[in-house]
Amino acid sequence: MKNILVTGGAGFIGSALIRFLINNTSDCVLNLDKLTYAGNLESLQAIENNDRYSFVKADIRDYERVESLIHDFQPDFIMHLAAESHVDRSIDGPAEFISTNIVGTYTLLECARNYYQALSNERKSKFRFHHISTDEVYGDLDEDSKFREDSPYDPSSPYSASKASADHLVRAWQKTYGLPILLTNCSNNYGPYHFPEKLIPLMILNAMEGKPLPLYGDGKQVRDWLYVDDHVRALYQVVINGKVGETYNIGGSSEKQNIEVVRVICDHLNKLIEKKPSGIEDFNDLITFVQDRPGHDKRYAIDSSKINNELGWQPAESFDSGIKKTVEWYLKNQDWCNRVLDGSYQKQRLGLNE
Ligand code: NAD
Ligand code: TDX
Repeated sequence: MKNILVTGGAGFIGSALIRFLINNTSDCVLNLDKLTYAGNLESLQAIENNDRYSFVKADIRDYERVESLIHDFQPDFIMHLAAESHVDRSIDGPAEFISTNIVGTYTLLECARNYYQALSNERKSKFRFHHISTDEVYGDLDEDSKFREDSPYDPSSPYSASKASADHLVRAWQKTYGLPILLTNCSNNYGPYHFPEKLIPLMILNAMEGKPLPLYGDGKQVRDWLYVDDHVRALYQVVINGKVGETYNIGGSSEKQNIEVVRVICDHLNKLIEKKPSGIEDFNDLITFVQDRPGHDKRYAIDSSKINNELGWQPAESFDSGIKKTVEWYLKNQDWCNRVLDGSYQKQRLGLNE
């Protein structure tokens, strides 16, 4: 049984990770989350009353608070997911990305280092700081290659540059201070509880309301889609069995153009929704091409052979099965969507730097 501190546990991936840990292990979890617009405790309702789960509202940039929480909880692992995560928002306002993703990660690393240094040798040997990062740090790919763990960093957006900075800090804290770190870089996740500013949930919700489905540029950009529950299984494999200091890339082996993704969603909705919004016969007719995202990367794709060969992980979900489950989940959980959309974000276009 381990004590696992999860930062960002009220977000999309963090909440899936915590549901997995509580349901499939005997570990105790402390969820440290600031509850920004992207954090929703409702995503954790299924496990919130479990004795092995607790939540604290805190900011990773608050050194004293985080230090004292770590001291009280005595984690064996820190799994760091808290971040500003939306590329379009980083174009409109990079400051919060620099502050949370870089300074926040630095602050957490310092708290972890001080805590680690005071541990017994036995506990030191088991402690892990696992930083959850993105394939976007590697930048744009040409048509044939895939991102490997040794691909050079070449981020395009303020978001990906801030995550790249955080990755460098994490590696430096191992090289300089001996902090036992693990790093994972994954591709685009999708699945239940995904905040509706991101492509897949935005398209589902807009279509259900008969609103346009805005594809940036020509819609031919490629992402490698990873079902979120496959991702959290990979994270658990890495934190338990990963080799200290190593990086593991995690991908879904599901490369799709954005336009293909949206067409698959529309085809499912055509079958699942009997009463369509007035004037709509085929949801595909709602697809609209709009001004491209500044600095838009054309293609991402992950070579997952390292985690596959060394840790025996591979995705269980195909894109076809995962997207069907996801569309069905959004149709059944419209209350969750309405509640997370009750703030300032109303599905408007972001990221045009206007
Ligand atoms: P998300 O935006 O859904 O959730 C982020 C969570 O972090 C929220 O609960 C938010 O309240 C919390 N948070 C933000 N600032 C904080 C702060 N200063 N202190 C404490 N908590 C704070 O993000 P996600 O999609 O779940 O992504 C989780 C992590 O995985 C991020 O680090 C992201 O960069 C990385 N990642 C995501 C994807 C993806 O496709 N979603 C892919 C690759 C990597
Ligand atoms: O309305 C849209 N229209 C559109 O064409 C939106 C919101 C997006 N897009 C395009 C942009 C991307 O090519 O769809 C693709 C996916 O966009 P997002 O859902 O915004 O994700 P992306 O920018 O690829 O980043 C995501 O994956 C990597 C996460 O938000 C990051 O946190 C993660 O690191």
